[in-house]
Amino acid sequence: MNRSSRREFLGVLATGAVAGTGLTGTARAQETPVVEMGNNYFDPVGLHVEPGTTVRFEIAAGTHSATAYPDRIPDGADAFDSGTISQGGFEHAFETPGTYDYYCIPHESVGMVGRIVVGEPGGPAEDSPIPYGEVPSSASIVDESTVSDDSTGDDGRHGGGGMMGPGGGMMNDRGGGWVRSLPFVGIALGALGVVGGALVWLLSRDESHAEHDDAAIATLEERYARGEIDEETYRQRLDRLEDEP
Ligand SMILES: [Cu+2]
Repeated sequence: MNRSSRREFLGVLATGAVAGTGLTGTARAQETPVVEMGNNYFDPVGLHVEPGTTVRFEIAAGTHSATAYPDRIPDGADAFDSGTISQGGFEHAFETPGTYDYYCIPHESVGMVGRIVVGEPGGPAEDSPIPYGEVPSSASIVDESTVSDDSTGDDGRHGGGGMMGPGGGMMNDRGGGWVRSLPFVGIALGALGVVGGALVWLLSRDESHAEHDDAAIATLEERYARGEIDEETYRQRLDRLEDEP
């Protein structure tokens, strides 16, 4: 291990220590807060950071983007855009103080939006409501540091978790009972079918077995009558046929 790689190694250790202690401390500026992108929600939907903080947007499920509204960020701030991604994440350093509203390109119309307040709230985002969905007030974001969205949490998260794809939430809410019970009805019918089929098979098996034996005995008797086999052979084979279960 040479000097520079040792320094890197120590650096990694230090970063880990800072991240570890940061979880319980209040020195948040050096951390990288994570906003999860799930099925039609950002979590937390409201986040307060100090200027200079890097925020990581990370895919929890689905395909999303974290895209700033160019006209809802502070004057002179960078309009970030992760592009549409389905795995991994995207990081952006928030330098300019103020209020940042952002959205998910595929899911803006179903209210997948979020707000980040850097330092003090301010800028055009404070002047008008967000075009789709809802974001917490900047005051409550500053107050609580992170605000999770309970209203979309219940719809979006449970629906997304229960069934895959769009419309899953509706299936869960409206037809979930039927959808869930159908497999059981199917299993019950299937079981009946199996039992019934087994009975039919057993009966027909016995029947064909008996028919087969009768025919064999008849053939044996004919052969004995014609003198093709002697009495000893006839009796042996007859015994074998009649002894068979
Ligand atoms: Cu999305």
